[in-house]
Amino acid sequence: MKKAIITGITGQDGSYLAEYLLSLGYEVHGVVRRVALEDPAQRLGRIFQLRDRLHLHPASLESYPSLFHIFSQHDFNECYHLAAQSFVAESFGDGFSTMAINVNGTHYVLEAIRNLRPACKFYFAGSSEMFGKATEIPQREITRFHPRSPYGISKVAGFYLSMNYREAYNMFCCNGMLFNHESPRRGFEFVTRKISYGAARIRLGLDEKLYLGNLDAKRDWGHAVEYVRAMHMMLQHDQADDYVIATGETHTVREFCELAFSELGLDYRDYVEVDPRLCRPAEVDTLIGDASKARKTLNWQPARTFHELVKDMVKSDFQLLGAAREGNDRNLIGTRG
Ligand code: NDP
Ligand code: GDR
Repeated sequence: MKKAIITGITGQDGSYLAEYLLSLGYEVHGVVRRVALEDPAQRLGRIFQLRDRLHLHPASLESYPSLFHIFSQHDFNECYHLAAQSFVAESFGDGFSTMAINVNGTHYVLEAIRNLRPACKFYFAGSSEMFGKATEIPQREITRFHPRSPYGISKVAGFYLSMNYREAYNMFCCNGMLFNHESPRRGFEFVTRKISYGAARIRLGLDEKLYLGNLDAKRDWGHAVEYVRAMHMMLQHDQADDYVIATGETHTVREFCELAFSELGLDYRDYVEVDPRLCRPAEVDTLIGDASKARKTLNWQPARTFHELVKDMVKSDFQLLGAAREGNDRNLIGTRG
């Protein structure tokens, strides 16, 4: 039985990856913050249904000893390093903690593996934000990096750390260069979930307006379920390498709004308002990825369409809020997305 460890197992991707690896017969371990174990119902929400089948270890990306301790106890075959301060907007607010968690945290995990388990394969959650103000359309593995936020910069640093451990110590380190991927488990602060949840609240009469920032930003949005499979495929290949994972289609935030509201029989123009305070100091205007290397080498390709993704998210939030209203769940119906 293979043993894998996932940092960031409580997040969107971590939860889907844990489910997927369990379905393949893996023994799945996860790094969680200590406070999460104290309040599992609230803080382990996405993996609550799996928790009896998982081995959870308290640790923080800010603490090398806490990570070292986990690797000293178990001989893992694969490590999926997904934990990060992942919200780009927040990285403008507190760039220092984003850098500390994302850069040092990645360095700590790599160093613990080098010292204790050098045969453990390593996956780094790199991002299309590394391309930022992209110099080539579509973006591929060799497109020059031009990050536009402390978050993007931290991911470039993580990418090169992972590459350096591969080159210097011959470790099996892969970098996923994943474009945006969403799902009903997406965090509420990200724009797709903010829209699906916001539209559902408006439809149910819980809110009157939805305030957004730049509606013209374009993203290559895929479904998270399909993207976590790509992470696993990278570590099964006979050579460690770096891969763009994307759909090859791009859509504006406005198009996402249009589709999401129309799923609920509404016209977004009656409800969505732009709040300039939600615009970023430096924006990434357009991203679109070319995943042909992953298609050829790993046989990975996405199946779900943009429309299916929007539908899935809106339906899920409409049901969630409908059920919360029936059960008079003040926590949920009182929360703004
Ligand atoms: P989420 O924000 O949903 O999850 C982030 C995870 O990191 C959570 O489990 C969180 O734990 C954990 N974490 C954050 N800070 C710390 C810390 N100091 N110590 C320990 N754990 C910490 O992200 P996603 O699942 O969407 O993304 C997974 C990874 O992929 C991230 O690295 C992200 O930057 C990257 N990425 C994501 C893309 C996307 O579109 N989703 C695209 C490209 C890259 P807690 O629950 O306790 O907060
Ligand atoms: P992104 O995702 O920054 O691409 O990072 P996000 O959903 O936050 O923003 C996408 C685009 O939408 C615009 N936007 C808004 N964004 C948010 N969050 N809230 C708003 O109200 C709003 N209005 C407009 C943004 O300006 C932006 O252009 C995500 C994260 O998952 C990263 O961790 C990951 O690396 C990248 O995707 C790929």
